[in-house]
Amino acid sequence: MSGQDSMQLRYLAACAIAQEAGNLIRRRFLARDEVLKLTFKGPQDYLTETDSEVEKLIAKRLAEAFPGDGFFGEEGGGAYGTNTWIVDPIDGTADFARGVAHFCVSIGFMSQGLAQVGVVYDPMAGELFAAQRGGGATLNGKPIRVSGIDDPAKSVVELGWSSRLPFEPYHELSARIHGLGAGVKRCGSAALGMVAVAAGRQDAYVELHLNAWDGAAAVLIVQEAGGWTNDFLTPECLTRGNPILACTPALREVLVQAMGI
Ligand code: 2AM
Ligand code: CA
Repeated sequence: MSGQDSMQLRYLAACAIAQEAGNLIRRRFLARDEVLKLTFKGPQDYLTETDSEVEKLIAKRLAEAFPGDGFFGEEGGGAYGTNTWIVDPIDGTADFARGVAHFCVSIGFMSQGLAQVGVVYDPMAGELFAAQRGGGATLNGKPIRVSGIDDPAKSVVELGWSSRLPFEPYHELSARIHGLGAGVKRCGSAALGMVAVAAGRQDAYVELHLNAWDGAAAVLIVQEAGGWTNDFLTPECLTRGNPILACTPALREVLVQAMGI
Protein backbone atom coordinates (compact mmCIF):
# COMPACT_ATOMS: atom_id res chain seq x y z
CA MET A 1 0.00 0.00 0.00
CA SER A 2 1.30 3.49 -0.83
CA GLY A 3 1.97 6.03 1.92
CA GLN A 4 -0.91 8.09 0.56
CA ASP A 5 -3.34 5.16 0.72
CA SER A 6 -2.36 4.34 4.28
CA MET A 7 -2.88 7.99 5.27
CA GLN A 8 -6.32 7.95 3.63
CA LEU A 9 -7.14 4.82 5.64
CA ARG A 10 -6.08 6.57 8.85
CA TYR A 11 -8.17 9.59 7.93
CA LEU A 12 -11.30 7.50 7.35
CA ALA A 13 -10.69 5.48 10.52
CA ALA A 14 -10.18 8.65 12.59
CA CYS A 15 -13.49 10.07 11.29
CA ALA A 16 -15.39 6.87 12.14
CA ILE A 17 -13.77 6.43 15.56
CA ALA A 18 -14.32 10.08 16.53
CA GLN A 19 -18.01 9.70 15.74
CA GLU A 20 -18.32 6.42 17.65
CA ALA A 21 -16.52 7.98 20.64
CA GLY A 22 -18.61 11.15 20.36
CA ASN A 23 -21.82 9.16 20.40
CA LEU A 24 -20.70 7.48 23.64
CA ILE A 25 -19.93 10.90 25.17
CA ARG A 26 -23.32 12.17 24.06
CA ARG A 27 -25.09 9.20 25.71
CA ARG A 28 -23.18 9.71 28.95
CA PHE A 29 -23.90 13.46 28.87
CA LEU A 30 -27.62 13.00 28.34
CA ALA A 31 -27.81 10.30 31.04
CA ARG A 32 -25.85 12.30 33.64
CA ASP A 33 -27.15 12.64 37.16
CA GLU A 34 -29.37 15.59 37.90
CA VAL A 35 -27.17 16.23 40.92
CA LEU A 36 -23.70 16.63 39.47
CA LYS A 37 -20.93 14.75 41.25
CA LEU A 38 -17.85 16.75 40.45
CA THR A 39 -14.33 15.35 40.67
CA PHE A 40 -11.08 17.18 39.99
CA LYS A 41 -7.51 16.44 38.90
CA GLY A 42 -6.51 19.77 40.45
CA PRO A 43 -7.95 23.27 41.01
CA GLN A 44 -10.28 24.12 38.06
CA ASP A 45 -9.23 20.85 36.38
CA TYR A 46 -12.20 18.51 36.09
CA LEU A 47 -12.13 14.75 35.63
CA THR A 48 -15.05 12.49 34.77
CA GLU A 49 -15.26 8.73 34.40
CA THR A 50 -16.28 9.32 30.79
CA ASP A 51 -12.85 10.79 29.89
CA SER A 52 -11.00 7.53 30.56
CA GLU A 53 -13.85 5.34 29.26
CA VAL A 54 -13.78 7.17 25.92
CA GLU A 55 -9.99 7.24 25.71
CA LYS A 56 -9.88 3.46 26.22
CA LEU A 57 -12.41 2.97 23.43
CA ILE A 58 -10.41 5.14 21.02
CA ALA A 59 -7.11 3.46 21.95
CA LYS A 60 -8.65 0.01 21.42
CA ARG A 61 -10.10 0.89 18.00
CA LEU A 62 -6.82 2.44 16.82
CA ALA A 63 -4.74 -0.50 18.07
CA GLU A 64 -7.04 -2.93 16.23
CA ALA A 65 -6.80 -0.98 12.97
CA PHE A 66 -3.15 0.18 13.15
CA PRO A 67 -1.24 -2.08 15.56
CA GLY A 68 2.13 -0.57 14.62
CA ASP A 69 1.19 3.02 15.46
CA GLY A 70 2.01 4.77 18.74
CA PHE A 71 -0.68 6.26 20.93
CA PHE A 72 -0.71 9.17 23.35
CA GLY A 73 -3.86 10.19 25.23
CA GLU A 74 -4.56 12.94 27.75
CA GLU A 75 -5.71 10.55 30.45
CA GLY A 76 -3.49 7.50 30.06
CA GLY A 77 -0.38 9.04 28.52
CA GLY A 78 1.61 6.81 26.18
CA ALA A 79 4.65 7.10 24.00
CA TYR A 80 5.49 9.11 20.91
CA GLY A 81 7.12 7.36 17.98
CA THR A 82 7.55 8.02 14.27
CA ASN A 83 3.82 7.42 13.76
CA THR A 84 1.70 8.53 16.70
CA TRP A 85 -1.95 9.20 17.41
CA ILE A 86 -2.54 12.08 19.81
CA VAL A 87 -5.95 11.95 21.44
CA ASP A 88 -8.05 14.10 23.72
CA PRO A 89 -11.14 12.00 24.52
CA ILE A 90 -13.07 15.03 25.79
CA ASP A 91 -11.82 18.54 25.14
CA GLY A 92 -14.04 20.74 27.24
CA THR A 93 -14.31 18.42 30.23
CA ALA A 94 -15.20 21.32 32.55
CA ASP A 95 -18.30 22.11 30.47
CA PHE A 96 -19.14 18.41 30.09
CA ALA A 97 -18.99 17.99 33.87
CA ARG A 98 -21.11 21.08 34.52
CA GLY A 99 -23.84 20.12 32.04
CA VAL A 100 -22.88 22.58 29.28
CA ALA A 101 -23.05 21.14 25.74
CA HIS A 102 -19.70 22.48 24.48
CA PHE A 103 -17.10 19.72 24.16
CA CYS A 104 -15.58 17.45 21.54
CA VAL A 105 -13.38 14.47 20.74
CA SER A 106 -10.01 15.29 19.21
CA ILE A 107 -7.95 12.75 17.26
CA GLY A 108 -4.71 13.75 15.55
CA PHE A 109 -2.13 11.67 13.74
CA MET A 110 1.52 12.71 13.41
CA SER A 111 4.13 11.12 11.21
CA GLN A 112 7.79 12.12 11.21
CA GLY A 113 7.08 15.27 13.16
CA LEU A 114 4.22 16.49 10.95
CA ALA A 115 0.48 16.49 11.58
CA GLN A 116 -1.06 14.31 8.86
CA VAL A 117 -4.66 13.78 9.96
CA GLY A 118 -6.86 15.86 12.26
CA VAL A 119 -10.43 15.13 13.29
CA VAL A 120 -12.55 17.03 15.82
CA TYR A 121 -16.11 15.86 16.48
CA ASP A 122 -18.72 17.84 18.39
CA PRO A 123 -21.27 15.17 19.35
CA MET A 124 -23.98 17.55 20.59
CA ALA A 125 -23.97 19.62 17.38
CA GLY A 126 -23.30 16.59 15.15
CA GLU A 127 -20.37 18.42 13.56
CA LEU A 128 -17.35 16.57 12.21
CA PHE A 129 -14.36 18.78 11.36
CA ALA A 130 -11.69 16.88 9.46
CA ALA A 131 -8.48 17.43 7.53
CA GLN A 132 -5.79 15.44 5.85
CA ARG A 133 -2.47 17.14 5.03
CA GLY A 134 -2.74 18.68 1.59
CA GLY A 135 -6.40 17.72 1.21
CA GLY A 136 -8.23 20.77 2.60
CA ALA A 137 -10.52 20.92 5.62
CA THR A 138 -14.16 19.94 5.81
CA LEU A 139 -17.18 20.21 8.09
CA ASN A 140 -19.51 17.26 7.64
CA GLY A 141 -17.88 16.65 4.26
CA LYS A 142 -18.19 20.23 2.94
CA PRO A 143 -15.06 22.39 2.47
CA ILE A 144 -14.49 25.12 5.06
CA ARG A 145 -12.39 28.25 4.94
CA VAL A 146 -11.18 30.83 7.47
CA SER A 147 -12.80 34.27 7.37
CA GLY A 148 -11.35 37.15 5.35
CA ILE A 149 -11.31 39.47 8.38
CA ASP A 150 -8.14 41.56 8.42
CA ASP A 151 -9.10 44.41 10.76
CA PRO A 152 -8.62 43.53 14.45
CA ALA A 153 -11.40 46.01 15.30
CA LYS A 154 -13.83 43.83 13.33
CA SER A 155 -12.49 40.53 14.60
CA VAL A 156 -13.65 37.98 17.15
CA VAL A 157 -10.75 36.50 19.09
CA GLU A 158 -11.12 33.63 21.54
CA LEU A 159 -8.62 33.83 24.35
CA GLY A 160 -8.23 30.48 26.07
CA TRP A 161 -7.60 30.21 29.77
CA SER A 162 -6.58 27.47 32.16
CA SER A 163 -5.14 27.27 35.65
CA ARG A 164 -1.86 25.99 34.19
CA LEU A 165 -0.31 29.47 34.09
CA PRO A 166 -0.46 32.36 36.55
CA PHE A 167 -3.26 34.88 36.00
CA GLU A 168 -1.06 37.94 35.29
CA PRO A 169 0.19 37.06 31.75
CA TYR A 170 -3.38 36.07 30.77
CA HIS A 171 -4.68 39.36 32.11
CA GLU A 172 -2.00 41.36 30.24
CA LEU A 173 -2.62 39.53 26.96
CA SER A 174 -6.35 40.03 27.37
CA ALA A 175 -5.77 43.78 27.82
CA ARG A 176 -3.59 43.94 24.68
CA ILE A 177 -6.16 42.09 22.55
CA HIS A 178 -9.01 44.21 23.90
CA GLY A 179 -6.79 47.22 23.11
CA LEU A 180 -6.73 46.17 19.43
CA GLY A 181 -10.50 46.52 19.40
CA ALA A 182 -11.17 42.79 19.06
CA GLY A 183 -14.29 41.17 20.45
CA VAL A 184 -12.76 38.84 23.02
CA LYS A 185 -14.48 35.69 24.21
CA ARG A 186 -13.67 32.53 26.11
CA CYS A 187 -15.32 29.15 25.92
CA GLY A 188 -13.92 25.95 27.46
CA SER A 189 -12.57 23.90 24.55
CA ALA A 190 -9.41 24.85 22.69
CA ALA A 191 -10.11 22.31 19.93
CA LEU A 192 -13.62 23.68 19.30
CA GLY A 193 -12.25 27.23 19.47
CA MET A 194 -9.69 26.44 16.79
CA VAL A 195 -12.06 24.63 14.42
CA ALA A 196 -14.41 27.62 14.80
CA VAL A 197 -11.56 29.66 13.29
CA ALA A 198 -11.25 27.11 10.47
CA ALA A 199 -14.97 27.48 9.73
CA GLY A 200 -14.88 31.32 9.76
CA ARG A 201 -17.03 31.54 12.91
CA GLN A 202 -14.32 33.49 14.71
CA ASP A 203 -11.02 34.94 13.51
CA ALA A 204 -8.43 33.73 16.02
CA TYR A 205 -7.83 31.34 18.88
CA VAL A 206 -5.11 32.43 21.27
CA GLU A 207 -3.74 30.78 24.40
CA LEU A 208 -0.44 31.13 26.23
CA HIS A 209 -0.20 27.44 27.07
CA LEU A 210 -1.85 24.49 25.42
CA ASN A 211 -1.12 20.77 25.68
CA ALA A 212 -0.38 18.73 22.56
CA TRP A 213 -3.57 16.65 22.80
CA ASP A 214 -5.80 19.76 22.86
CA GLY A 215 -4.35 21.17 19.63
CA ALA A 216 -2.89 18.25 17.64
CA ALA A 217 -5.93 17.72 15.39
CA ALA A 218 -7.20 21.29 15.22
CA VAL A 219 -3.94 22.95 14.06
CA LEU A 220 -4.03 20.88 10.87
CA ILE A 221 -7.72 21.69 10.34
CA VAL A 222 -6.98 25.44 10.66
CA GLN A 223 -4.00 25.23 8.28
CA GLU A 224 -5.94 23.21 5.72
CA ALA A 225 -8.78 25.76 5.92
CA GLY A 226 -6.33 28.48 4.81
CA GLY A 227 -5.51 29.77 8.29
CA TRP A 228 -2.17 30.32 9.97
CA THR A 229 -0.84 28.72 13.16
CA ASN A 230 2.47 29.02 14.96
CA ASP A 231 4.72 25.96 14.94
CA PHE A 232 2.71 24.31 17.71
CA LEU A 233 3.59 20.63 17.42
CA THR A 234 7.32 20.91 18.14
CA PRO A 235 9.07 18.01 19.91
CA GLU A 236 8.88 19.96 23.20
CA CYS A 237 5.12 20.42 22.76
CA LEU A 238 4.63 16.71 23.17
CA THR A 239 6.07 16.78 26.66
CA ARG A 240 5.31 20.26 28.01
CA GLY A 241 2.87 22.03 25.65
CA ASN A 242 3.29 25.32 23.77
CA PRO A 243 1.59 28.66 23.20
CA ILE A 244 -0.99 28.54 20.42
CA LEU A 245 -2.09 31.13 17.88
CA ALA A 246 -4.48 30.01 15.16
CA CYS A 247 -5.87 32.85 13.03
CA THR A 248 -6.70 34.27 9.64
CA PRO A 249 -3.47 35.04 7.73
CA ALA A 250 -4.28 38.77 7.77
CA LEU A 251 -4.35 38.90 11.61
CA ARG A 252 -1.12 36.97 12.04
CA GLU A 253 1.30 39.87 12.44
CA VAL A 254 -0.70 41.91 14.91
CA LEU A 255 -1.53 38.88 17.07
CA VAL A 256 2.03 37.49 17.02
CA GLN A 257 3.09 40.88 18.34
CA ALA A 258 0.35 40.95 20.99
CA MET A 259 1.36 37.47 22.19
CA GLY A 260 5.10 38.11 21.98
CA ILE A 261 5.80 34.77 20.27
P1 2AM B 1 -9.68 19.71 28.68
O1 2AM B 1 -11.15 19.85 28.67
O2 2AM B 1 -9.15 18.66 27.78
O3 2AM B 1 -9.08 19.67 30.05
C1 2AM B 1 -7.78 25.29 27.23
O4 2AM B 1 -6.73 25.79 27.92
C2 2AM B 1 -7.86 23.87 27.59
O5 2AM B 1 -7.66 23.76 28.98
C3 2AM B 1 -9.22 23.33 27.28
O6 2AM B 1 -9.21 22.85 25.99
C4 2AM B 1 -9.44 22.32 28.40
O7 2AM B 1 -9.06 21.04 28.00
C5 2AM B 1 -8.46 22.72 29.50
N1 2AM B 1 -9.09 23.14 30.73
C6 2AM B 1 -8.88 22.53 31.89
N2 2AM B 1 -9.62 23.09 32.85
C7 2AM B 1 -10.32 24.10 32.28
C8 2AM B 1 -11.28 25.03 32.76
N3 2AM B 1 -11.67 25.04 34.04
N4 2AM B 1 -11.81 25.92 31.90
C9 2AM B 1 -11.42 25.89 30.61
N5 2AM B 1 -10.52 25.04 30.10
C10 2AM B 1 -9.97 24.14 30.92
CA1 CA C 1 -9.55 16.37 27.91
